Amino acid sequence: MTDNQALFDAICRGDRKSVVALVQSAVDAGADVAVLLDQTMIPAMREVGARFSRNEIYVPEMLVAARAMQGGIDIIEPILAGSGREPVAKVCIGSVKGDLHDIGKNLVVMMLKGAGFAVQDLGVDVEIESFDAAVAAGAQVVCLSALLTTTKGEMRAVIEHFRGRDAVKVVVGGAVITQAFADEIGAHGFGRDAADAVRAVSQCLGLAA
Ligand code: B1M
Repeated sequence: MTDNQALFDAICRGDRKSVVALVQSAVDAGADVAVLLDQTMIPAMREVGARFSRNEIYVPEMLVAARAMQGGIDIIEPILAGSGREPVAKVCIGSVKGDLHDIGKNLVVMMLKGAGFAVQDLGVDVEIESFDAAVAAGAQVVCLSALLTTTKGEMRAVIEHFRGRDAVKVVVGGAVITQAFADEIGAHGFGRDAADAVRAVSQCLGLAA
């Protein structure tokens, strides 16, 4: 159940223009953007996934829904992100090789920035070499996102790559990732959702979450 059925429906039908207008008017009316995300926008994307699973919609509809969702996120991001503080630590993040999903990853970026981390967003379909370059440039934590059963194994390859480099921590998350899988592949942390990713990153650096 959502407080903002119009926004929920606009995301589901991929109506970016309405999503942008509805998020803006909610923000103007003083809505709590974290609640808007958790109770309306993320459930709407879940509903899109459920419709895809039931063959009611197909990839193009999922794509327009994702673009509409991103239009709303773009409005929320500057509100949630921190302002000009000294960074707590440097992290990099990407959706692993083969994975093009980026909405959840973008939310994690937003929450990490909001918590004061300097975040290098490497985008989607990220090769190990790009994570390596980010670490060489100072990233202390490598954050990995995966939404597909077929791409989660790529996380294991990234962790193997950094094995033995104790200063580099790897935190994983995404719809198909569980704590059990994170433990199995030797990740230093697992985040259930974007807020929990902040806790996991902070914890593996020994910072208070
Ligand atoms: Co895709 N897709 N998709 N898709 N898609 C899913 C993931 C799927 C579950 C849909 C379904 O079948 N019901 C299914 C995966 C099944 C599986 O493998 N288990 C699926 C499939 C099959 C596919 C394709 C293979 C379809 C095809 O081509 N036949 C294809 C693969 C493309 C590829 O990546 N190579 C594909 C393509 C696409 C689009 C491009 C059309 C589009 C993505 C657009 C984009 O992201 N820019 C898309 C979409 C939109 C979805 C669904 C509908 C929505 C994903 C989303 O944005 N969710 C999705 C269904 C679903 O998730 N229920 C689906 C909202 C987002 C906020 O949640 O990303 O889970 P999520 O992020 C959460 C947490 O997971 C967590 O925090 C976030 C906030 O709470 N989290 C982290 C994420 N990363 C984290 C990292 C952390 C910690 C937490 O630490 C570092």
